[in-house]
Amino acid sequence: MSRTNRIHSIAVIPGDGIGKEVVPEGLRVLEAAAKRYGFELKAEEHAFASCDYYLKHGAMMPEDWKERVSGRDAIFFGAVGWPDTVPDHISLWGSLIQFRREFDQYVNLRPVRLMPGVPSPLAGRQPGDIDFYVVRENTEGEYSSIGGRMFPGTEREVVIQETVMSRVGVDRILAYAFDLARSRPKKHLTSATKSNGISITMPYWDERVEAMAANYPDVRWDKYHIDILVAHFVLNPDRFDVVVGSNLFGDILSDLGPACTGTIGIAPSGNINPEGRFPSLFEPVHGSAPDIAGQALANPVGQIWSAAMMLEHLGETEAAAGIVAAIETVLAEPSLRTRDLGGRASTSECGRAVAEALS
Ligand code: GGG
Repeated sequence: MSRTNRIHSIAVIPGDGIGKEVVPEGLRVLEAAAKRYGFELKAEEHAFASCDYYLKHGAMMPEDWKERVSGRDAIFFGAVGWPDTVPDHISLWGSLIQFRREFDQYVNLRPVRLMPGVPSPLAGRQPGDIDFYVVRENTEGEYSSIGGRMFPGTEREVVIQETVMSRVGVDRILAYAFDLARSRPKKHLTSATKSNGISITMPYWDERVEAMAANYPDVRWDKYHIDILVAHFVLNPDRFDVVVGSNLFGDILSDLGPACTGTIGIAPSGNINPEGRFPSLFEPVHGSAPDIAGQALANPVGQIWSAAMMLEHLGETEAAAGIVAAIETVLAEPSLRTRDLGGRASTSECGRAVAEALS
């Protein structure tokens, strides 16, 4: 990490679909931030981890992908997936999931915040009412490659995929989430479970939550089965502070949360290796959105906010706060919003406005 010399070297991977449209806006804002806050950014762009690359090379990434990016301070990622040409499970497992696992990015941190000026689809909610984090376990759980298909294509076909929960894997994500809850004014943690129906792994998850909670007497905590938890996200999002879930539950909750704040288009995320042994990866929560790709309709704010999370991770806290403030300024102005928020601004008009608000 180059926290002291303030030269930050990042690998840039636009990926597929709207990733190619929103990443340039993220870079535009990063460059404006570098100028304004006096750090240097060295960005190297890669065309791999995309379905175009797969079609040319028969794999999502080159064999030496790790060497190509491992010396970087962080990875700035757009989106992956183009199901017309490559099945989604091949593109995802061949790229993002490789990064998360090989670089031990076991925390997927996903803030959910109602921004000033953005109309909430939930009646009567004001900015400040919805402000929480989803902490998603990012290297195991339901995203396991253990399983198989027997008697494929026959009437006897059987398909099995195992869920993996290791003590190390569960405890480290819970410790991260409890630490985060402890650092916040509300000091409250909610655990997503389904231990009534999933009778082996989820009771284990609950057991570890209870054991971990004993180390954090100052943090209030509760747990909900995932089915009622999603209902509370829609009906009472104001009650949450830090929500921790397994890989699958965390993924679902972190799409639903931002949808309750107006649009998933503004939601950022960090795939973090907290120990700093490997580069962390920052990407918007949304995917490649083939339905709107190439039409300048994509909201760049999720990518730009992810840039702010990346700078925070790199120690540029003032610049990170400056970007979030610039996002708030732009979102408060209806004419600068993209279509998903009822506005008419194009992807680059919105991105340029954030960069200008920053300088
Ligand atoms: N920018 C995020 C992205 O491309 N996501 C594609 C996707 O389907 N992700 C699933 C996941 O995060 O597990």
